[in-house]
Amino acid sequence: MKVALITGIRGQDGAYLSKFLLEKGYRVVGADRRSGDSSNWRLKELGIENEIEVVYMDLLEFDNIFRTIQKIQPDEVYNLAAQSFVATSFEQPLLTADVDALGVVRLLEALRLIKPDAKFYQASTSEMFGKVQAIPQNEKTPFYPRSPYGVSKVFGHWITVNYRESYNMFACSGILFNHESPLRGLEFVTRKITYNLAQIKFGLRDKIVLGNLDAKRDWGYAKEYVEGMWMMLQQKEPDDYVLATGETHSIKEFVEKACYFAGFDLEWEGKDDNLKGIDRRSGRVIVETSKEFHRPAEVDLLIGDASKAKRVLGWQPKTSFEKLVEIMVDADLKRVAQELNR
Ligand code: NAP
Ligand code: G4F
Repeated sequence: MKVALITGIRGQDGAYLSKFLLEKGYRVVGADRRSGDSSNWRLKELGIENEIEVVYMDLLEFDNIFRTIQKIQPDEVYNLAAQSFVATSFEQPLLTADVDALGVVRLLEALRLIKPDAKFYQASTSEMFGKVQAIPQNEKTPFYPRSPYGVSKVFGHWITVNYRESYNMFACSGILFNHESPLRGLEFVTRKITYNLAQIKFGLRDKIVLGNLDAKRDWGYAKEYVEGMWMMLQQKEPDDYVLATGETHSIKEFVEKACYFAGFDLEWEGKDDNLKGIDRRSGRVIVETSKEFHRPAEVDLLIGDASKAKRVLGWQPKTSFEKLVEIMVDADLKRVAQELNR
């Protein structure tokens, strides 16, 4: 039985990857940093809460990581833990760098010393492309990060490459474009939209206030992306891969589609910071914009080219943008209805 150690077990990807690996017959050990909110809601929703062994490990503590690797002796390590919210990285740049940059080298160094033959996956990101230097972005596109998060992840990416080249370790960096699901955190724009629209639908909220609606993202379905992570570690040689859909949509388009699936008939009025989304049926303003949610530096456009992943791994996305929005809206309408019935 192969042993997989997953950091960030309680996050969106940690939950989907755990389920996927359990189905493949792995022993899954999940590393939890034991934060105040060690909520298991995602693992519970997937019905795997009791199938995972949890160990306490924080990427800020080298000794803690060292002892955990020594005890678990993992065959595969998936480093999904991160301060992953871009907006917070502007407020907490040092913490973000400590976890997202130095955390990666702490983990790699512990593996090099104790279990150098373990296969390692680093959760890199399209945020590294930032102010994009080419359209679409692939593994060869130069990085130009636009946030402390993006800058930290560039370090995490290159240190992964460096350990592979210096110590011959099987270390891969997956450059994943945005991937969403009903298990996405509420701070991210897609889930903020779908959950708040469901609340509006059930009369629990008047409107959603958002930031920049013009930014464009390449959004895929998280469940499919974790499969790509595993595929990278099953190859003969370690390498880096982009996972993306190759389609891009603005936040505004996401709002429009989500409103449609939630049963609103949206029309826009005004522009820029005075843009309002009105439900034609009720005449009510249900979407507003505010500078409060703007970032000091924005990533305007992301669109990925995953042809290498398709060619080498046989990986490709299956769920369309429209279907993804529908899945997320449906899940939140059900959740809010259940919350009301409790
Ligand atoms: P997520 O839901 O925010 O999960 C991140 C996890 O990291 C959380 O469980 C969090 O723990 C944990 N964590 C934070 N600080 C830690 C620390 N100091 N030590 C140990 N664990 C810590 O993120 P996700 O969407 O699943 O993403 C997984 C990874 O992929 C992240 O590294 C993210 O940066 C990267 N990524 C995500 C996307 C995307 O679109 N989702 C795209 C590209 C790359 P708590 O539960 O205690 O908060
Ligand atoms: O949903 P977001 O917060 O995701 P962002 O910044 O693209 O980062 C996510 O994807 C990355 C991959 O490219 C991951 F590495 C990262 O960990 C994370 O998972 O914001 C998306 C866009 C931004 O342009 C933001 O300015 O939506 C815009 N936006 C507009 N209004 C908003 C809001 N974002 C949030 N979170 N909240 C708003 O009210």
